[in-house]
Amino acid sequence: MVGHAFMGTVHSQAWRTVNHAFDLPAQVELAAVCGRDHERVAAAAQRLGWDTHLTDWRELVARDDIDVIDICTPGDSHAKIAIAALEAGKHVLCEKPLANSVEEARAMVAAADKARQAGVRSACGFNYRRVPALSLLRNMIEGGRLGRIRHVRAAYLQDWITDPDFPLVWRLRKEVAGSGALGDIGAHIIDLAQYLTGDRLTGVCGLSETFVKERPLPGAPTGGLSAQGADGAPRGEVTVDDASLFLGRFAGGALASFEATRFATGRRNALRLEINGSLGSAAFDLERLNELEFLDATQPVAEQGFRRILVTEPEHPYMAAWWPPGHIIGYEHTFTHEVRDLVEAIVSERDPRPSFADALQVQLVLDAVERSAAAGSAWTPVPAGDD
Ligand code: SOE
Repeated sequence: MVGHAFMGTVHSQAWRTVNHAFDLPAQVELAAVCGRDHERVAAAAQRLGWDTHLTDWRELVARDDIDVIDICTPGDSHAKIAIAALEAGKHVLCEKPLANSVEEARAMVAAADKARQAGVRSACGFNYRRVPALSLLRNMIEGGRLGRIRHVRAAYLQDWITDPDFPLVWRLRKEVAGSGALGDIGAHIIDLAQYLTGDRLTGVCGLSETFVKERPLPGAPTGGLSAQGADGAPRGEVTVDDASLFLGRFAGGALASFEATRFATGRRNALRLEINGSLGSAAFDLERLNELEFLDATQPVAEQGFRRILVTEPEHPYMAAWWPPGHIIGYEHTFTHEVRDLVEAIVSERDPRPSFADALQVQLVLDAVERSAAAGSAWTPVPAGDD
């Protein structure tokens, strides 16, 4: 694994526990973790359960006792690490968004396509696909329970930078993160919208804002969502969006609205979705991740109404591995499901999803939204990744 901050920690937990919950065709071993600072990576290895640690990812990629490289670094290093790892014959799991630009994402897809010919697999870490309620919804939509999809309404709301004195962490610097709320959390709802509907966005119209233009420079390197600014620290420019909103149109004709913001005061980590189809509607809220609301419009009108499906039955995706019915799971389990699916795909020689090509399709939407917003909310087509 490369990187050991928030995402590195939650991925470590997934790798460490996946064999406890799932009967996998392979035993996962946590071989080595890589980070730039020797002392910090040594402490992380100890805390997170990795056998060894090192400070140069190139050495990690060159080791022949390693099968999979898990990339949990900021976006500016995804492309170079992923491409080198694939060329060295390592399977790759890369955190989202896949890259900081369409150009990098295309290079990663090319490297993944080439590696696939040698049986080397790759996937992007859009973990919310593995929320059981959302996997269930995907199955329901695929099975036609919602009929023809007309609307997707998606919002990912956070509030961790509403304080203007919150420091200028890497997530607020374009050269490191690629974009702000749009790429960090907007990418999740774009991926979910395309995954759940099995469709792709063909055009968008976007609006972005950076409410706080300058923030105190952090004293020590920090990326946390609860970092503290030093008193009287000089300020630097925020180079990403604090909030981005956009409208979109799907190839199949459905209309969509998206909102990604870090300024929704009081909304800590609220990912909300509603999908309306000709035969029914479904709604989801990450703060109640074990539930899916469903309205079946084929029922007699007098009996219709949204009902709550508690997604904790062994018949539900992933849930047979966990606790008895009614016993809920949480955020971290989505990552366990992610690595479970990856290991199964690798061992059974199948391509895991979301593939780098799926993630490129998200990157193309991010890019189109940025261009649209920069052009005063002009309608902007989204090309297909393989155009
Ligand atoms: C910060 O906004 C963040 O950690 C994202 O980077 C993750 O992808 C999301 O799952 C939670 O919030």
